Amino acid sequence: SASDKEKRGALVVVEGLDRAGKSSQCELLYKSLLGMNYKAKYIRFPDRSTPIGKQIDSYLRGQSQLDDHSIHLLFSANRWELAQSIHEYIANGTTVIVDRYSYSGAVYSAAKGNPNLSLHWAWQPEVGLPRPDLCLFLSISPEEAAKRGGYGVERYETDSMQKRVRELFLSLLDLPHNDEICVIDAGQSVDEVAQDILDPVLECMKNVDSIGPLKKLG
Ligand code: Z5A
Ligand code: MG
Repeated sequence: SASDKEKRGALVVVEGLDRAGKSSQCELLYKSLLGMNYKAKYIRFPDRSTPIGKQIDSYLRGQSQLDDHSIHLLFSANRWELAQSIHEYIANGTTVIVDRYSYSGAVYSAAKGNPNLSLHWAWQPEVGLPRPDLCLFLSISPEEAAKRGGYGVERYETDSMQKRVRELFLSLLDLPHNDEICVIDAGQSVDEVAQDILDPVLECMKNVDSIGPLKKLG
């Protein structure tokens, strides 16, 4: 119908700790939506393909050193360089699935323990970015995550960093500006998690018109 054609897409963010299964679930969700004949797009942050993304990739691999504030702002800039295209996809009715977003951005930088880089400071460059209609937080215990294989070689993959990241993520879930967050038990099987994710996503896509135009992070 004409009203179906005019419906905007939904902005769905998938967040969570390392090895919670974000990328696996984004891929499955993307395929499910296409299989149901919805228009969908899957993007991930960091997007390592852009010039800024290449600097981030080099930093994460330990091939370059950067000031904590400087790398933080590059992660944020990497989101800002895709903000316009997110708006365009949403406007043409495409649901955009985003693998990590501003929440990871604020939490990982603040977890470094740099006294000049608080969670509050870290959030500020995110203000004004497209605000998710739904943020799925894949919650997993450190024990379950550990069963999924050892850490890789990237910079933040240490026990102490992961512990602080976990605490900061949990504190973010309580913030009033994050009422779009839906917590998912990511310790279940891949299929069970996928099923728990699909229902709230379809519900969100159905209701975007009542939400109104895409909002901004505040
Ligand atoms: N970072 C930042 O500092 N600032 C920012 O603004 C952003 C990111 C956006 C790289 O991110 C780093 O950048 C990251 C945060 C920081 N630092 N760390 N640490 P990334 O997104 O590129 O990270 P990644 O390499 O994709 O890993 P990940 O996100 O930690 O993994 P995941 O996507 O959540 O999980 P997965 O790849 O889907 O699955 C992991 C493994 O578990 C894999 O072997 C799966 O087969 C298995 N798996 C998945 N689901 C299950 C279930 N349900 N049961 C059993 N096994 C499972
Ligand atoms: Mg991933």
